[in-house]
Amino acid sequence: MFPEGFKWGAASSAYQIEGAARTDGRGESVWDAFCQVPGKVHRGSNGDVACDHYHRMYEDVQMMKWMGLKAYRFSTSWSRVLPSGTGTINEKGLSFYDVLVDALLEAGIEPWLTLYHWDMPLDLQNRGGWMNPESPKWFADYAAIMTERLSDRVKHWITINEPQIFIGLGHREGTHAPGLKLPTRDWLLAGHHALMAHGATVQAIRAKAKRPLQVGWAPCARVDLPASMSPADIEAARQRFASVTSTDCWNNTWWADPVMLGHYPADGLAHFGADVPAFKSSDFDLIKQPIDFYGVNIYSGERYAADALGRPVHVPWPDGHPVTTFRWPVVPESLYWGPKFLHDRYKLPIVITENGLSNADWVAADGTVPDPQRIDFKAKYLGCLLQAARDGVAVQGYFHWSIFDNFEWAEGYEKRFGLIFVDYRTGQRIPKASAHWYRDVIAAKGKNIIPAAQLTHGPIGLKSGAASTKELV
Ligand code: IFM
Repeated sequence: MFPEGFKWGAASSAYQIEGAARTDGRGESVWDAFCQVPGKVHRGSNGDVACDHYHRMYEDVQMMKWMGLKAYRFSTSWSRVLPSGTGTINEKGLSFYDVLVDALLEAGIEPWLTLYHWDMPLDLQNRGGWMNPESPKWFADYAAIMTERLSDRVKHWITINEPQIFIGLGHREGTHAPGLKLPTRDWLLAGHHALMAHGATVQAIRAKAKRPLQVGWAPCARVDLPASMSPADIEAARQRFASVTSTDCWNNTWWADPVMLGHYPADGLAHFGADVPAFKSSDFDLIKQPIDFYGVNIYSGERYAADALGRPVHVPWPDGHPVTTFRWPVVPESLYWGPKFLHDRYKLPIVITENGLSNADWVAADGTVPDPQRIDFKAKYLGCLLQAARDGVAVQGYFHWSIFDNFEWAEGYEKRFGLIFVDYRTGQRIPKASAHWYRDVIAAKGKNIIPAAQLTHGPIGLKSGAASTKELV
């Protein structure tokens, strides 16, 4: 059984669905500018219209209500509220979120608000963006405004979404906005400021809260999982999960250890060596703020076995292993091991703030959108999450990514992640078969989800017939 009060949700982000990019005084963000750079986004697409959620908000909330969602995770657009990032509030922009929150509550859906899902106001980027030491304060000031206005009704707050991506792709690889390819020292500094912004924002939210709130964050996880249930493989995978293994951003602990433990991990410091900027110890007092839940975005994973010395060795998925249209391996076990390793290490309740897949969905001749792969994907992933809960991981919620097909960043509109199909020519929404399926799951409070250990074609390791993976360890 999923725990009582489990949040059955779905998620989105402002730039990916809202559209209305030049409406009601919204300022420009880094993504507006990035989309104009030739060759950066598939087919030169942008978020000018996206799902036009800004104008279809009531209709969209009604669809969420039909689905029975208990919670909806959305992000607020910083530049819609503060067109220049600081200074004068754009009341029309702010009231959009006011009205959205009221509509959600009216529909019986809990709003889960994310403050930063990658859309830095362009004016702030022109002042250095995350490279500017003032950036934590800019962000905390914006968070204070949102909290003052909405905390009487919004109880769940998420600071930053996937720092690995907006720093990694945005500041290191240059494939996401703001399109920078900074040297290591500089992107480490930008990342450090983003972590300080997280801490400063937790403080700001708590200071302005009109009632007790729940605050968390939403990094993505690199899920390294064991190739078998042998204790040696499990420990090797756990070791790898908690390691900084190269001088890029793709790891868990460089980001999470400062937030949860108050310091960068020793192996990361060793990897980055002389490139690590001279951080002040007081920075870590700011970064490490008590938070209430560990939100995490999990999509896939890689498996590892122990060598003779117990060190993790990559065991690649074989040819023919299921993949999504993004070519991400389908790995349901990632929703077992990811939450488990995080819970074991950081001792906080886990919320899956994103999980889902891009799939080749289209409207069938009868007008429906059949997406059996998404249903199977979700049944298996949720089965693994349920297994984790059975094995003692405190799991509080699950948000499908995404509620709608939407603007998938550098991929434009080519990838479809939604439970609800969007016809981008007309704006028409059609719930996919998976939306109907998820509706049934939510109505049954997940009682129709089969725990992974009992799945006949179960995920590897979590074997058929076993009541608990503990028995197999
Ligand atoms: O669409 C993104 C989302 O914005 C952040 N997490 C991953 C999703 C799929 O790529």
